[in-house]
Amino acid sequence: MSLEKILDSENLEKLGALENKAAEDIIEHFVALCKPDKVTVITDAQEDIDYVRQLALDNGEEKKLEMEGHTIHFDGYNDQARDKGNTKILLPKGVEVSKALNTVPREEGLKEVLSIMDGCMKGKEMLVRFFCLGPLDSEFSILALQLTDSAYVAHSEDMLYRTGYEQFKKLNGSNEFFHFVHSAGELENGASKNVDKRRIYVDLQENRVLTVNNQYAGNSVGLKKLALRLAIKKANDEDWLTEHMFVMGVHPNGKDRVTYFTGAFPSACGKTSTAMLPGQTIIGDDIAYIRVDGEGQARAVNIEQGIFGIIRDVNPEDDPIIYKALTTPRETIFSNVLINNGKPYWLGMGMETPEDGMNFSGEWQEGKKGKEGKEIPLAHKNARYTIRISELENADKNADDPKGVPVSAFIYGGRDSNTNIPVVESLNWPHGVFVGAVLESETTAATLGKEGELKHNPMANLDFLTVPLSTYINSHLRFGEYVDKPIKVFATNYFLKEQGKYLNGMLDKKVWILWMEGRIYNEFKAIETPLGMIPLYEDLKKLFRQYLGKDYAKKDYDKQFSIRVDNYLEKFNRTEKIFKAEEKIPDVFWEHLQQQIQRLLDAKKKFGRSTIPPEQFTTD
Ligand code: SAT
Ligand code: MN
Repeated sequence: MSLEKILDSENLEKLGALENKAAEDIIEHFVALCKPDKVTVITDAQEDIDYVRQLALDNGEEKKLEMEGHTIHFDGYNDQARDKGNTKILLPKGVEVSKALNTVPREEGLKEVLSIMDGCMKGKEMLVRFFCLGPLDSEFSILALQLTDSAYVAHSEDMLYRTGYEQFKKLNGSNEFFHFVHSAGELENGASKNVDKRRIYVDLQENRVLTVNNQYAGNSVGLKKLALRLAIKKANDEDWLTEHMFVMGVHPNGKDRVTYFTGAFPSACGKTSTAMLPGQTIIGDDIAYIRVDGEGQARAVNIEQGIFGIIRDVNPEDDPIIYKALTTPRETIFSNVLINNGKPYWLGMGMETPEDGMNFSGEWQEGKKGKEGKEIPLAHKNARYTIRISELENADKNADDPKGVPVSAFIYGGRDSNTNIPVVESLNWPHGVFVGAVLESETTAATLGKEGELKHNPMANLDFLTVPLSTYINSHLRFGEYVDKPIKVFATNYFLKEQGKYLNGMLDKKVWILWMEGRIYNEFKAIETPLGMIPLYEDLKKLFRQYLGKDYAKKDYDKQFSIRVDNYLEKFNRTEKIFKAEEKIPDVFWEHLQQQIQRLLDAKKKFGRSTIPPEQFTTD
């Protein structure tokens, strides 16, 4: 089949203007397989982008809400989060990755997914989109071709990514781009029907991901978690980093400086709300490409330009900037919230919510039960909003700099109720890599399956790894050697609990981040513990007063920053088992693990107790 048969002259012309045979071949191949009724090529022109937005309304994937620019999209009842089980790497013969990764032999997986995709766009329109992962005309950036039959997916991508049609022209016919083929499959009430045939298959060999029978953006939007998987492979091959990280500017009061941090947290563990802290600036909240420049400076870009954020618990007190953005007129897609009288409602929004409306289960009223007999909440815990960062008052002015921004520190954070202290600075780069590699976090509603299970999640990136863990850790270790301006590494935990209650408030992270920022400039002393450097009570007390207008009690500090040695030892015991099952883990990792355990044992012996208050240790 040739494209002339299905594309009209205008669309053919748009495609032809790219002079890219590789892109044309891909489109031709998948048009023949998916058999759409119509194919529309979308350029960077506003009228094309408007066409996509309107199509999402016309085909029922989105509906207008009362406020100007607001729309609602519902994903199917069983399509509310990332499907890890059906996301697999197509593994060519002879290639190995870690056992923790989900794989399928390439030929077998390809056959399976291609047969599911055969005819999947019958009766539908295929949209052909071109995007740029990262700032335009930047050495960091990767171009991407997206084919999808979901106008919601294509609309989301307009908000989340920079357009790349004009960038594709500059490829001069090269096939150096990622491509993504997505079909929502058969729809029922606007949502994917055959979720049992949901597949998300990552084909590293062809730099592509094929995904079908889903709409939830974490499964469908090629440029988000699907591109992250391809980029991790590319970065590891080319010796730079692709990370599940925010990028933010930290601005201490009364000082004329900005310090850029990147931070990796598993989904739904405080990544966006850290990047959106009042008084700071945001570059990105989810995925960063990081390289070292000619002067030995690590630099980062956000590959996105928007936020696909968790809406639960966004309220005026805890997330004031996002709350304001979501309650004022602007282009915003809400997904899987409750709609009542044209207005969106969600869990933890800090106000009275209605007793009925439309939600991800259809017509909803309080007390409605699902098939499993469990009460359906008014909105899904993983309900989301999609907005553009440039529209936020806290958008960083360097967000589109093709050179990226200089990075001074990495943060690793997980959801851990009983072990990690709120903030600790690693002793050096390799120790920091170790700290990132042993990250554990409780599972959340962002992935299908059980919540609250503590899982190992190295660098908060396990779900997206496409190379062996040892390769990934080695590339982090090497990265530190390329850098002349050292990067400090911090670990945080916002979720420490005592008797079921959080020990910290949602905004306490502002204090931790300003302490970390001050450490870059040696403005705060620190206490050396077996885990690394921790803050002094006096410094935190001042910061709490200065930034949150709160008293910080010594007894709270003692509780939060005491080292629970036995819990840490258990954690490292778990870690050791996981890493022993891996091949070729670098010696440096094992050395740090042994030293870490030894320092904890020594402290336990010296102080004769297993919970050691911070002030037992000495200050630097
Ligand atoms: O579901 S996504 O992985 O796309 C969003 C997230 O939770 O980070
Ligand atoms: Mn994420």
